[in-house]
Amino acid sequence: MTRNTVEKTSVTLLGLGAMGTALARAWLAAGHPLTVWNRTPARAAAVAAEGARVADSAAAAVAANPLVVVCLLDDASVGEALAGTDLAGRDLVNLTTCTPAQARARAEWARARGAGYLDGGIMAVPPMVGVPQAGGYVFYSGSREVFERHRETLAVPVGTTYVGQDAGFAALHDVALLSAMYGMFAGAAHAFALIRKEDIDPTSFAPLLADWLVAMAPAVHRTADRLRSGDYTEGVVSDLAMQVAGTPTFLSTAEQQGVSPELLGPYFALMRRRLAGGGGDEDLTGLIDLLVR
Ligand code: FVH
Repeated sequence: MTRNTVEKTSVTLLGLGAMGTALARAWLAAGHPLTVWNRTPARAAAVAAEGARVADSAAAAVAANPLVVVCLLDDASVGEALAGTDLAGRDLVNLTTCTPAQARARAEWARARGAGYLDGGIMAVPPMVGVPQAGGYVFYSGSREVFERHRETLAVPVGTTYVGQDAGFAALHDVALLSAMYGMFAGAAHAFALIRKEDIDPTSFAPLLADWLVAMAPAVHRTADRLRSGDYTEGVVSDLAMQVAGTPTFLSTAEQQGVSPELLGPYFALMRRRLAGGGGDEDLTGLIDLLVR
């Protein structure tokens, strides 16, 4: 009988909040030796019971393995946790949500301490971690070498999408997608508000709303094509002039239903501004240029 064991990369993980714990469990389940540290030691008990080695300080955890993953509350907590650790020769993978500027500064900070740096923006919530069919992934940016070196290990908890050497790009992609999500939630909130006082079952309305949002989502590909070509009028089906003409209907309906226009109003104001600037033959792509300062 031949022994066919593949040695799994050892991982150090700082941070055992909801996300850190989910990451820890995924690596442990896949057989990766794991050293963990958390500011509040009691939170390490659960993963210790599943096989994690608990370090008694962040410095000891960092010293344990070349691959150091941090998943903490914010950039300030990363600075606090890593102060006093020796990062020389380590590959630091930072999965803490931060701004692009913070990520770039943290990459410089790590480089000055002799560490490779990869930044990550997590596009998943904890229950999606370790569940491949859930579709979660992490945007990575920064050192391509660090990404390639640890690609397989990083792909254990959720998928990986590398978006470039600029350490700020992962955070930028993360925030851009989440911003679009909030826009979608804002639209859905307005829609539910419109039917709120009527004899319409929200649970019957929800599938109609979800299907409509899914049907409209591919419009982002046409927006991208127009941004690339610079021609905002080619093949336009629903032009801006027509859409602006329809906005009083939306605002009057909101008023009749007793719903505040505070979510829709700013978007309609942008539409009117673009129309006034001569964009009547375009679709809505020109609004993007009004937003960029
Ligand atoms: N949970 C989620 O749904 C989202 C999904 C998308 C990505 N986010 C980001 O992931 C980072 C960690 O989030 P989390 O859910 O694990 O957050 P918490 O459960 O609140 O745990 C926070 C951990 O950070 C530690 N911590 C806070 N401040 C410090 C500090 N000054 N020094 C050292 N550690 C610190 C905290 O430790 P403790 O309170 O247990 O002692 C937790 O380990 C985050 O960036 C999300 O935006 C999650």
